[in-house]
Amino acid sequence: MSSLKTKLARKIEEHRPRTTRLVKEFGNVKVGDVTIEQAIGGARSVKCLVTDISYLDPMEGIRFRGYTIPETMAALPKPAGKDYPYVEAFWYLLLTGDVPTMEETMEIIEDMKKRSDVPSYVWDVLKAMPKESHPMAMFNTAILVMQKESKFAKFYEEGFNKMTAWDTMYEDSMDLLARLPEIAAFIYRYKYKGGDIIANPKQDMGTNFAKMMGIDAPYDDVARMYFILHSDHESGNASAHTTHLVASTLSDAYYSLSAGMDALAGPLHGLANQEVLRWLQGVMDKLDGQEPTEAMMKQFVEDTLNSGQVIPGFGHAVLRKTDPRYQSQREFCEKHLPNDKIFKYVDMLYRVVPDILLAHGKAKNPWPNVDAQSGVIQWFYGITEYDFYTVMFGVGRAIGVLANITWDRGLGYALERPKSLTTAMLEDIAAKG
Ligand code: HAX
Repeated sequence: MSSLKTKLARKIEEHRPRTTRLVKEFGNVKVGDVTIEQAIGGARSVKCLVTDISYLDPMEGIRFRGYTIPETMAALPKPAGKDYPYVEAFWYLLLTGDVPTMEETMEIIEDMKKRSDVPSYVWDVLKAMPKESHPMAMFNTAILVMQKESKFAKFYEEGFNKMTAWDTMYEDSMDLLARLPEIAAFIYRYKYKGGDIIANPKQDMGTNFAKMMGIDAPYDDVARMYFILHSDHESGNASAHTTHLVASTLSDAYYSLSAGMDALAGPLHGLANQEVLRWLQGVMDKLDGQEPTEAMMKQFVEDTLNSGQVIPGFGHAVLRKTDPRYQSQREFCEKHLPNDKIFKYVDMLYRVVPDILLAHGKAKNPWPNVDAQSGVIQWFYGITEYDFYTVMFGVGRAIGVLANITWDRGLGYALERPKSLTTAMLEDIAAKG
């Protein structure tokens, strides 16, 4: 057994009594109340999910296993001469809560190399899809079609045991993570570049992805940063929650992840990063080559809001300040692309949008989120096909949600089944005050 899996087994064993005790001894203790607004309004902030992988504080932003983004980037082992850590080391951190040594990181990279061959039928299925299919539809299909490889599904068929069920969930997660970068790169090169697929070089995830995309350094570091930043945002966001919900039916990691990726494909969620670039391109088309002034940008923002649309890349369901994932990418832009035209436009949006959203008085958080900045970096390195951005988000998000569902199995989390009420029942509750 790998040292990661051995440690994970120990951590799960150590953790189980805490969960069991909470349910047995304190099962009736109230965590919170639910208002009518929350019941109708997308269960916003209802406290009914449990995860130890990451926690999102409204003011501070995300912490992965207790580490802020800068702390995470500083603590984990990095390839020589690179600014961002190995994604494989981050996976170890999410699963165990511990920072791996370089040796432990190398062991995961070797393990993933052995698992990284994508079954050839995946390419056949993707090639059979209409070329104009959205790349997220292709990505989700590729994940789903591999379901027959599931070790968890086989384990279930052969005699399920709740205590050891996490083992095959972990195995499926490792297999998936090893293959997703090649699937994403294939979709990109097949859909937009005429099928010239570059062989998987079988190094670390960041290097592999950059090479398969055909983009030189520092794009390997961009990939590392991008996958880590997009990995996890606690359990309530739509992609994480969907993955968890589907996994709670004892579906395997392939079904669960594919469903989670369907949620990520929504414009209010992961697709927002494509929408930011699409919106900006619309602005640039209207300007026909002229540089926008702040006054012009304000007008475009007002026009968008007045036509009933949202400003993509701004606002958040939980955060109440600028997303540290935005800040982190902004720092990268300041270092590597300070004079880029689109970076300047995005920076101008940062100056004008919050005041306008505040003046309109609806958005609870007028500040930018992760999606406001990520497309700029991809565009700079030549990925101008912005409908592909959510696929890269998906590769990153897989790391977080797969760590979560492995732990879900480890702790034996129950089938998710909240209760519905009718509108009349709510009216009745409202009347009684
Ligand atoms: N532009 C215009 N209006 C906005 C807005 C924005 N960026 N953000 C929020 N609002 C509006 C909402 O549409 C809502 O209006 P209605 O009352 O008319 O429905 C009102 O302000 C209150 O919304 P909220 O409570 O502040 O925000 P929600 O929790 O309902 O929604 C969203 C959070 C992220 C979906 C929202 O801010 C939004 O639509 N933003 C733009 C899309 C976006 O950037 N999505 C990516 C979010 C990050 C993420 O998950 N990435 O994957």
